[in-house]
Amino acid sequence: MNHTPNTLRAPGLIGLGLITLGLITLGTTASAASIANGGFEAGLNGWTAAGDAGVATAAFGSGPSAGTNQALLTNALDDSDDLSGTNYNASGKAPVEVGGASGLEEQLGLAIGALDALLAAAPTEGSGLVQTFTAGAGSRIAFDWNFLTNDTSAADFAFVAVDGIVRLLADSLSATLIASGSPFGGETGFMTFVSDPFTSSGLHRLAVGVLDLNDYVNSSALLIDEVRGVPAPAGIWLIAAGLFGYLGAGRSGRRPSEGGTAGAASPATARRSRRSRL
Ligand SMILES: [Ca+2]
Ligand SMILES: [Ca+2]
Ligand SMILES: [Ca+2]
Repeated sequence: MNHTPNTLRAPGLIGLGLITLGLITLGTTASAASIANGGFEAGLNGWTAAGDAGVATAAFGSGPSAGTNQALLTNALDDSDDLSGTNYNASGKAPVEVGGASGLEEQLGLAIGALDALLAAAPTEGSGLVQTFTAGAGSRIAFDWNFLTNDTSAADFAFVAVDGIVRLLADSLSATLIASGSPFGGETGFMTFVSDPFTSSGLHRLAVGVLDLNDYVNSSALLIDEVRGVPAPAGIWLIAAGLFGYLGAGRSGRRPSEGGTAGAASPATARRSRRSRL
């Protein structure tokens, strides 16, 4: 009497069920961020603006990185902020003071003082955009940015904050600047920011901004475009499938090399996928 075939088949079916369950579970949690109007083609719809925030086209002389529009933020009040007498303000709205009640940090959902920690001096005024969105665990948020500046004496800077964690994008004294086709004296050129993976699914918040440091003069700006969600790498799916396949193969007595090709291939796939994405 030999019941072996039946006892082997059952774990295999369990393994298949686990693969299906795993993919369904990952499928519901790994969705990319649902950013509204991430390309700014609908102006600033979907975004909450603080200070001088507007939309610029290619006529600005730099960007957009895609489509017709991009967001333009500045720390310029009016033509009194720059020795040239040029008015770099983009929207007619004044930049917002940093710190205190109703200050820039509060308007962007950041802790008061959060922007003081980036550089060893106090930011004074600036502007920003913020949006709350839904994203799955393991996915990321990304966008294209370009920092432009006239300031060669103070470290005006641009920042990003994901879920309140603030990071420097660039500052005017340490950034490598190139000539700009815009009215500003120099720019970093367009770069891409990619966040760390979200560790949980649900609501997340992205804020970006540009600030004066130490004083209020010599203006800087930040261009933003193509804010988008980045799905969790396909490699995670393959690793999960490979893991379940490996367990299924192990239980049915097969060596991993016989039934776990996805598991063997997935780590390299994951690395290639991440490198190409970055
Ligand atoms: Ca665009
Ligand atoms: Ca200013
Ligand atoms: Ca400045």
